[in-house]
Amino acid sequence: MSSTARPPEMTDGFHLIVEALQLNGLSTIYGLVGIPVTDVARAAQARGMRFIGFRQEQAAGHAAAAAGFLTRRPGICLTVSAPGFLNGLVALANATTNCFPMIQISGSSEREIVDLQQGDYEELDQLAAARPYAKAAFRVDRPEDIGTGVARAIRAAVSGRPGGVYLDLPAKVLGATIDAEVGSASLFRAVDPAPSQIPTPESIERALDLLAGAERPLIVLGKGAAYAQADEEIRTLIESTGIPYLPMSMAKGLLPDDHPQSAAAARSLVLKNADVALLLGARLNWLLAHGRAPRWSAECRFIQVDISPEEIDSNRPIAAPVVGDVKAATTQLLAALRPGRIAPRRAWLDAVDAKKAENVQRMQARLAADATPMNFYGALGAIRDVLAEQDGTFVVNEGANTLDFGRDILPMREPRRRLDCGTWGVMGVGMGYAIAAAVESGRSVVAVEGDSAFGFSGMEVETICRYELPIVVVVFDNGGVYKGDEVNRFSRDPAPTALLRASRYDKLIEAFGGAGYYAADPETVATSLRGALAARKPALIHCVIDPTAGTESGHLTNLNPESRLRSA
Ligand code: ADP
Ligand code: TZD
Repeated sequence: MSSTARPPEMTDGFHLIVEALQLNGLSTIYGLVGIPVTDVARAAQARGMRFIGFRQEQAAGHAAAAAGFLTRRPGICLTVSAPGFLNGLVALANATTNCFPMIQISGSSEREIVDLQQGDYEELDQLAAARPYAKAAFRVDRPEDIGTGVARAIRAAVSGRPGGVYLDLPAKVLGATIDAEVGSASLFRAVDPAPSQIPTPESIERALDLLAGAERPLIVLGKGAAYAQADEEIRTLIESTGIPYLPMSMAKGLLPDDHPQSAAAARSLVLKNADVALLLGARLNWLLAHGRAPRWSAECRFIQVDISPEEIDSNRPIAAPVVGDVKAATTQLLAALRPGRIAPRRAWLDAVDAKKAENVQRMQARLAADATPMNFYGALGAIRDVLAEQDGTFVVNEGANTLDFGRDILPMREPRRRLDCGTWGVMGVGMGYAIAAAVESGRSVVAVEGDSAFGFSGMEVETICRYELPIVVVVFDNGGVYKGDEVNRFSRDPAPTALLRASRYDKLIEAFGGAGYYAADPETVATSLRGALAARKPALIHCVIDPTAGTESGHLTNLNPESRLRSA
């Protein structure tokens, strides 16, 4: 080499991974740094990406998953080796279960040492550990393969049924340097990573034939329908057919909850009596009683629109499978629909309306009761009234009774504004989901949390304050996991379901500069929430709830194995 020749410009794995993400339109990383990934976060910030740093990886992973659900682009979660990776894995598994697209990118230790189990710093065979819980798992072993690894991870996360993908980046690959030009040339943008999946015309005709013969049809909207962003098509299909519809919790708001065709308030009646049910992006899993009697009629026949062919027939035989994405399927159903071909019987619509009216009236009476001490109805009724004044506000909801009552009472008027425990009934999603909703949308978020549920990710209020996010956390303190009135009859220790009474969760956020509110009656809940939302600053409202209110396991009491030890 002559003395005047310049050495080639070099790049490294840290920069290549960030460039590859950016090239694919990804602009935010949720994560927690440490060896060996800290410089990934720095390189991301240096190149104009956002890095949202969490206090625990699980919350970061839940944030990435929620971002994926809301944007249809994989949310990115960055974790350190072994323990950090494992903390994030719960979120990855939850994303896969819920069909949310996310990619967990984790640094890992030296392969030679891990593979011979020679005891490296944070040693773990992460790729093998991730595989059973992920839709796909890849490891990149050379810096020039980072572009391919990212493209494969993105495709796996968003194509077909979305899910969680694991991408393993050993420390050596992150630190490896290569010629910058060679590195840049190895990166590319994945073309059309989530292609539209068009159902066959025959499957559409079969579905319409079945619907045309129905006397008591029902449409069930699941979170796959919410994810599909086919809001106009879904609304037109429902309104042009006149069929009552039931929104699953995260499909609430696809049509406003007060839509005249909503059968949410007549749920038991429509499940039990429908003769044909059209499932749009909803699985016949436990949340729909597996499609079986006695919750459903044994005679009910199903049309299932789902992007995943394997989902069909998983619980009940499906008379009319429509394999494809909800947007393509609803578009085709509408195109093939002739006016008057589908006509639910008047008696069916009247029965649904009558049941709705009865149940709505019953709920109004409970909400108006103004019990002292405040119970779930009082606190949620106040939140409901304030949310009715808001546009675009997200609702995050977790807990047991807090979740079950919240699902019924909190109104949703817009699509994809509700995030909750989902398919696994997992606690700990609250703060991560809330942070992602605020970061991705810039809008306000109200996170309505049981006191136990909040504890799983409560330290993230510091994250909320650090990034100055417009999130109002509402903690329902009834002093327990489920209820707060259990007494241990066997020793002096607190009962298994007990949490401290007379806590002050509002003080927790004050420690980080956020606004704390303390509310023991519905009026104070409403004024606190109104004030907190108007300020658009981090806030936490501690709601004092009657410890005797609610039930053990909320609406899932029947899933508890029987025992003679329960006192309450
Ligand atoms: P819910 O809990 O709201 O009932 P589930 O999570 O059980 O909903 O079901 C969602 C279903 O939607 C999954 O079976 C998934 O394969 C499917 N799905 C996800 N995205 C799409 C899409 N774009 N089009 C069609 N189906 C989808
Ligand atoms: N751990 C995880 C990760 N998920 C779970 N679902 C549970 C434990 C068990 N569990 C529930 O199913 S709900 C719940 C737990 C611990 C909390 C219920 O208490 P809460 O809610 O205070 O959050 P309510 O509203 O007071 O009933």
